[in-house]
Amino acid sequence: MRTDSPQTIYRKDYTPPSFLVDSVELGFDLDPARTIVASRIRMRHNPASSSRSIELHGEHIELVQVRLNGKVLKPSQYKLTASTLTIPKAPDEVELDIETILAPQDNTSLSGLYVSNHNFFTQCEAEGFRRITFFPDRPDVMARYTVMLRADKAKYPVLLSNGNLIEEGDLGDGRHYAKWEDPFKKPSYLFALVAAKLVCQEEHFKLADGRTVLLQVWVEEGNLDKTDYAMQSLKNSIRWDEERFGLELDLDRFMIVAVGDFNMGAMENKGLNIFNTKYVLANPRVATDVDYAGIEAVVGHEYFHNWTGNRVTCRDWFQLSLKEGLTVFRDQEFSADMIGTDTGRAVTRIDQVRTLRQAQFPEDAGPMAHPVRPDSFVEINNFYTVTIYEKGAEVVRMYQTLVGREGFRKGMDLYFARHDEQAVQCDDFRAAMADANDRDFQQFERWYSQAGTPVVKAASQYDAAAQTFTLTLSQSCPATPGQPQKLPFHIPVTVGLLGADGCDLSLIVDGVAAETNSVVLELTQAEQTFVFAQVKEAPVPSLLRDFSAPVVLQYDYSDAQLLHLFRHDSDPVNRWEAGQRLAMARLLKLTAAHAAGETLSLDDTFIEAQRALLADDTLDAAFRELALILPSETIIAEQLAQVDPHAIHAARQFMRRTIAEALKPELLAQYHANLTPGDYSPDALSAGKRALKNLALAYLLVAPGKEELALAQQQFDSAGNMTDRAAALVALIHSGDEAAAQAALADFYRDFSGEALVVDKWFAMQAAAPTTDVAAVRQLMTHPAFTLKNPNRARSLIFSFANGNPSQFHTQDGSGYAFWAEQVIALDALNPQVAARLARSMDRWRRYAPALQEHMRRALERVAAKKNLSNDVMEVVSKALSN
Ligand code: B3K
Ligand code: ZN
Repeated sequence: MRTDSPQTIYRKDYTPPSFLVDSVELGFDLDPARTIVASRIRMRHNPASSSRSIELHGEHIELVQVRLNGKVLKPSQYKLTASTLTIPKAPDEVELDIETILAPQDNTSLSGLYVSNHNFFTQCEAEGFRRITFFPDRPDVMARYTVMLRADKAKYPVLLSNGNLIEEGDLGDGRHYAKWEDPFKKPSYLFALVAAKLVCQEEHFKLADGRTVLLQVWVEEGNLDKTDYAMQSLKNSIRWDEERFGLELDLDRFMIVAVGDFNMGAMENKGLNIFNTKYVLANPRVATDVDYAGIEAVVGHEYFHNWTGNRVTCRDWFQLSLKEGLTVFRDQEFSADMIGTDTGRAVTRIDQVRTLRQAQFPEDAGPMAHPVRPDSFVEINNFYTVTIYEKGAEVVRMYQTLVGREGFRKGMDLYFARHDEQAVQCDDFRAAMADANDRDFQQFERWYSQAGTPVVKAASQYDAAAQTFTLTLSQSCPATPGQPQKLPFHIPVTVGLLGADGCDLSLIVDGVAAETNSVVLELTQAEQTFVFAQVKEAPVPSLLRDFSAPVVLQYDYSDAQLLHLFRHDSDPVNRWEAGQRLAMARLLKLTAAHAAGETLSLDDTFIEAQRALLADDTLDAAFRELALILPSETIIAEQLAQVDPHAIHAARQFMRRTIAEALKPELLAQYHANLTPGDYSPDALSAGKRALKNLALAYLLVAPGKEELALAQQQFDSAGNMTDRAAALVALIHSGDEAAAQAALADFYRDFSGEALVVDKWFAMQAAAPTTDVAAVRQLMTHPAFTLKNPNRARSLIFSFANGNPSQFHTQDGSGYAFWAEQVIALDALNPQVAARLARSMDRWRRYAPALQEHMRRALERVAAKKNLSNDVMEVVSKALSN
């Protein structure tokens, strides 16, 4: 797969493009085995560049001919390598005509132009356009595109590209054509085409400014009954962006197309978003509440990119978080606003915190740690990470915390006023936020340049005589690859104080009275002290409310203080957090006790707190469900200097079993109290009830008797929606009753074998069950429905096992790691992007017990030694192995 030897690219080496492109005309003669692409590019020399040579990128394509201003170039007039085409000493104005040939049916990397289920699709971000034609394939080259598509009419009745359809017709020979024009300048990564046999749900929709636009959701024929929610989410997204940010749809037509073979979630191509079917298709029979929420978020995300990403794009790929962090923040706010209630908002926030701790904090502490704006990379596709996306969104959120919602809107307005139709940098966004609000965000830049999760330590002192509460905050940040030392960050720490009655105390900080019961302290130095005045009693501090910064907060809370917060904190995020702290302290003790061979026990205090919360009907079901979930095995592992996955698993299982036994009557009561009879609706209230009810079911099935098994079986048999059916199946799989589990799995497969996304669930549930060992995974790979070629399917089985089944993946004999190495190598030959994701499963290998480490190192070395490894996988494994 590798074309040249791997090369590190540095942000500091950025140079402006030597030529700018005004217009691009593309002609496609589509054929799976031999597609011919004719491209006409009008270019002019960029005065900002000292170079006179035209630098084009091109990979895995055959060059037929290149003409410059009408004259065919001889091979001596240009330089062609495996990845570039250079024309030296070009005149000021250039018209290039380039013809290339490609074989989409052989393109298993799913980057560039490829075939999925006999249809054509493209994926060009980050560098897929160069697999279609030779072009300056970099985001700071923005041009206007006209696209002519020609294909067999019977096989590919639908021909789509970006922008507006300006002409279509028959070619006479069984082929037809369609011509599309995109009125906006765009970088090549936003180009897209679809040539396929598809059908659509469509609707005319009125925008706030009175214009009517055409909205379409395109799917394969059998899936037309699964497009309603995507369409509804699209309309909600359009409205929301008008209302919250004053941003309107700038096209007459907006299309979403679903494809079954796709490397990630979806892609924001201008006017023609291409989606993984997972984020489009839903009806109650096949999709869970989580799937519905995912569709809303991803439809929103891609739509919001139309402004944050497309109208204003990135100067270079080091600026990726400029569009991704901002757009994730926007989709998070959208989802929260769609629920509309304060607890609903908090529930989405808690989910975000969980994702950060589960995936981003480990990344930031491992060999692939990188700043939100990286300084270097080998393969850009490896940098579509939780750091760029989720930590990037946290960085954007901190602006809003610091300047308020209105100030944030002013900053956004200024950003668009300054940079519409430009390719810019993270610094430009920061400058807009600072200038619009008259703030100094110089130090804030460190959130973009320094990797690692900062640690904030808090210490406090109450002076009863002076009625002061003194809070001292200090910060540090661990070393990360290439960054041994860090400078202090600008950290917003939102704080409240609870009195003995559980109510918030009013706040006067450093002489200033706060308007609300929370105050945003700005920690900018290594250590800072804040004095709260007129504090009439010793308070319990509620620190980092709403998770106001992506940091680890350390404070020496007593159990009594945590229980107080868990019962009373007016900030639901910190209320949840107090419960997590109580649980984590116990899980760590239990893990150590298990490793030392001691008998395990759990205190009543914790159980009683859980009992009270479970039965507290004044709280949303969704919140109670989250507060009852114990920290995951991965999150526990992150707290330990040396990881013993088996001890962690045993400790967590013990805790689950103890809670399940102690709270059995309450669990059963909540199960029945949270049934959702009647027609299925994915709204947050109903989804929250189902979540709590299904959590109760899962607990009841930890060590079930006959009645509990019957309850799960009954839910499985009679469920009217996939959320309940899948939850019952998972509960049966984890119940220890092998016969019941196997029978249910067989029924489930029989009922849903025609629904690819449900078959993915079927594989994933088995892969993540602690009863599934490597041999069982290998056995599942021989199932006729399994294929490594489809990324969703590979993820459902292989990734779910490697990342979601720690106690089986990390067996003492290292067989899990050997399996991992095999699969990384096999996947790499097909699809390097997906292979490199799997390669990341070994990131934290140095933290495991020595015997496991040894097996892991060998597995990593085995992959690294493979000939012709892609740059993608090579970068990941070599970073893991290096010191
Ligand atoms: N921008 C795309 C991701 C492209 C990934 C390329 N490896 C989807 C998104 O973030 O919306
Ligand atoms: Zn995105």
